[in-house]
Amino acid sequence: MTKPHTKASVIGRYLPAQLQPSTPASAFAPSNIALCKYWGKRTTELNLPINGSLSISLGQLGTNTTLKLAENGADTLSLNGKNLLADNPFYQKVFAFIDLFRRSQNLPICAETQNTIPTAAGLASSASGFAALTLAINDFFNLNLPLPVLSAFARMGSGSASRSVYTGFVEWHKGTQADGMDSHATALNTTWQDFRIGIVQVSSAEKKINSREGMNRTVNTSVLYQQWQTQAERDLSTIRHAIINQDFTHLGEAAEHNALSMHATMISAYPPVLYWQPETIAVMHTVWQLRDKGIAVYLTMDAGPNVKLLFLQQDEATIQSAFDNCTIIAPFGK
Ligand code: 2P0
Repeated sequence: MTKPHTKASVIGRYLPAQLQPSTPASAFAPSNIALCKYWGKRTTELNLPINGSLSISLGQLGTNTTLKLAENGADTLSLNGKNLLADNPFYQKVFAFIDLFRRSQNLPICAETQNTIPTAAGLASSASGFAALTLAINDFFNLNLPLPVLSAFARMGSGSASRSVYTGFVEWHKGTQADGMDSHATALNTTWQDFRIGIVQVSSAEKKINSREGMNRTVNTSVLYQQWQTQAERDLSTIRHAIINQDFTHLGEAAEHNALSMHATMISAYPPVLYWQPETIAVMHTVWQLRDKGIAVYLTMDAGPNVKLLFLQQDEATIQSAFDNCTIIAPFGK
């Protein structure tokens, strides 16, 4: 029997025997919001998804990461200017990922990571973090690997990070290979200048069930999940076509339906996974009231209580006045 693929075995095939670290390397990766969601894994070790997904990257909002050789011989990590201790879970995740590359080589690293996402927006995600780290590793160790390979590596840190390697609209292809190297993202290479995202913050409290746990529980216990793959594949195709045709209505309808269907699978898991707060539902009703009045605004939600709005530049003022707590993002610049 062949051995199952591990992150280390897959990544190891792309590395030289001895890494040659260069001068400090820095990389930026944007955060992203999925319009067709990644929800469920067929292989947990490699974060291989059950369905393909499609996102919009958030322009300048994301993570900057710098790597350099540590002068005093010990690994260090700072997050937004604050040094983290070795028992911090984020520290452990970052160095477990770096270890996949440096293996047994003695290369102590000083890693600095800075989020450009306003903390208040509740958007700080592992997606931009692992994507920036992967891009910085590629530069720091002079790996010169192409973006699809780096996207597949970032996916092993966190699934949604595969999409944050690119800007604009991005599709993560689920792939079929056992080693997962065809499960990576590509950019759609299309811009949509008027496209806007609104983040309506409902709560900044840490969620009780993280997305990884919520996803696994849903796959294992929700009967509604059996329908998810079929719907996600259909939504993915609708959304991709709507973007190519700049058909905002079809895009908004499919993205909203996709998000609510994902939440339906979570709610029907057991124990249930319900991220919504009463304010979340109030925001949803306001969105639908605006739509009844002819405003083309749609909603999407991830593994948390905040609501993300999809609309066009022409409705910016209306959206801002309807939601006082709304951060508006122009993913392609103003
Ligand atoms: C997404 N989410 O497509 C979906 C929608 C949450 C809801 O990707 O376990 O942090 O690290 O692969 O990438 C969040 O999941 O999960 C996510 P892991 P990840 O944006």
